[in-house]
Amino acid sequence: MPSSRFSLGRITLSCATLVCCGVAAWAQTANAPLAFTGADRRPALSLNGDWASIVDPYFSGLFSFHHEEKKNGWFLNRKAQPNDTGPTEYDFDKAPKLKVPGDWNTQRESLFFYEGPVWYQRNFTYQPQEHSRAFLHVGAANYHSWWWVNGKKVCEHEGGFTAFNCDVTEAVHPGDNFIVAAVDNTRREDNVPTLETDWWNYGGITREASIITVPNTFIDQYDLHLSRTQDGVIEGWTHLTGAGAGVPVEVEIPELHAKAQAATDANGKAAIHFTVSGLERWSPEHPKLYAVKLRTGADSIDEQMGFRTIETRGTQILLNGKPIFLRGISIHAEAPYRTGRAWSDKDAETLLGWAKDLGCNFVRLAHYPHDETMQRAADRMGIMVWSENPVYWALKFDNSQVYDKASQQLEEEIGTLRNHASIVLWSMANETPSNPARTDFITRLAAKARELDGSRLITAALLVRAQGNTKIVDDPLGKVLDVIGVNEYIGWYEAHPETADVTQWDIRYDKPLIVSEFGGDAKAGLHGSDNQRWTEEYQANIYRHQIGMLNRIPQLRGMSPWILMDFRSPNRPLAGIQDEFNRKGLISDQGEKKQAYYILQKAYKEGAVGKPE
Ligand code: GCB
Repeated sequence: MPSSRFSLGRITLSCATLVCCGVAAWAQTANAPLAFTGADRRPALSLNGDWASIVDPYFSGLFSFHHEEKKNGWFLNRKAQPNDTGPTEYDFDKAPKLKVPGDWNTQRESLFFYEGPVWYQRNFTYQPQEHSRAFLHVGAANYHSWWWVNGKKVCEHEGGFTAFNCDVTEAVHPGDNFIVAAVDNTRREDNVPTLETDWWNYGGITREASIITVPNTFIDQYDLHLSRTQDGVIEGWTHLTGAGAGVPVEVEIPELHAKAQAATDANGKAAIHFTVSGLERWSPEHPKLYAVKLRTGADSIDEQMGFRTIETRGTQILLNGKPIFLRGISIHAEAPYRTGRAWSDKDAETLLGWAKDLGCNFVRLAHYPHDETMQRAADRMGIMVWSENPVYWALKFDNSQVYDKASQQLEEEIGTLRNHASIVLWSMANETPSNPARTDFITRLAAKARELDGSRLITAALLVRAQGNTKIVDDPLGKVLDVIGVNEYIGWYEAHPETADVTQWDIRYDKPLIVSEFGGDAKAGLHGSDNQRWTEEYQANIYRHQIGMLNRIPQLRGMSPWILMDFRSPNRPLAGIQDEFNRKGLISDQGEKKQAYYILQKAYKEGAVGKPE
């Protein structure tokens, strides 16, 4: 990917100028970042912990063409020398620290609202191994990041919520090494997501970082799932980097005494197809995971995987061939109790533990792919997942570069997370305006998702039209989805909670419907009457009337009200109530359960909402 900064151009320079000034080093092409399945199962040298940080709002560490003395760029990590022709005006050794993983906004008060570039640097000791390759693995860095190892550019990545891996084999050496990153969370119109969202634009290396070592020929991606059509058959493929045709690959599930052997084709891909007997299928009631060993030559990965099928039949959603209702809740990657971007096992277990306690068998992980710790926890805890691409609100749908960015993030999302049984739905988008450019954009994305993974269902959260008291679901995008998601806010952005009692639904598709959002704000501990906004009572009243209405939609197959926990958003400044939090949570950011929590819990636990057929 070219640097958008450079192409946006502060200054126009020819290649010759760049080279003679010595600044070409920042623009060096590096290998494209790659998506790996199971990167978190690889032996790794952790790069978590303290990194030196320099806040650089003018990005002068990268783009100073004017001052000769800055020409080398901060990625070289130079030390000031007495005979320097000009002063070196940065020093990572003296710079304050930021923790990785972690957003910078909640680590340093002065960075709370900051949007722009920040430099990161740390040292590490590494011993390269023979016949091996080394990759920098980054769980996520929001939004645009550039990476150098020992002054050599190793990659550049766009997208704030997907994991990527950069080949650093040629850049690392035995012993002491250093790594420098520039991370820029500036919002731009032609980014995905675009300028406006309803969540905090947390910047930084927000998820774990490490150096992983793999053999020269290694398994970079795999897809193993239960066949929908052949009983007891596990099918899929593994892909090897560095392999031509005829390289043997083995997949083994020791507990089932089952083993598949295959060989790669000319593209390094090996088709897997084997029959297992006695398989216990993964489900919310029985989230059985098997140890799965993938092997080829010197490489092996030890996985924990569940096996299940997910499909639709008419207006039903079938899990393992049986109709199911998705009792869900939406979740943002906001860290419980401490706020900031969630990333840890503990964050995942707290959030999903609340969802379980609520009676959920399903969560919508909005509005971007969450950290893989969430999917691993959902696999273990038996919670089905809706995973979402950050195509949110009004992107520049007529811009082909924006499409490429969305498509790249979708490829990274599926490439990284396709090994999780918990994920049943890939969501293409949230609340996009209905127009031909948008429909074409998301239709192409949906086709891409199906090509990458034909074993799951495709959805999107759509807007609905209103005619009097009737809600009409006829967005043309519905044609390309397996499951229709719709968001509506009766009782909050429109009308009164009681309006739900007289609302009719006219759904123009014979497909399963999930109401992917409804809700209203309440400040935990604020009490009043049922019709007093911002109180817990008002929010609870919305839930009571919504549940009544939803039960009258014959093809309703799931719901994920908005939202499990309050989350930070700069769109929500109402002092004393919101204080920069969206307060639609059923639980406050400090873990206080609001009345509506118990309304939904009762409905879910008593089976008072939703029938699978
Ligand atoms: C929506 C959006 C969600 C917002 C929510 C709200 O429709 O999909 O991202 O946070 O409404 O609270 O307004």
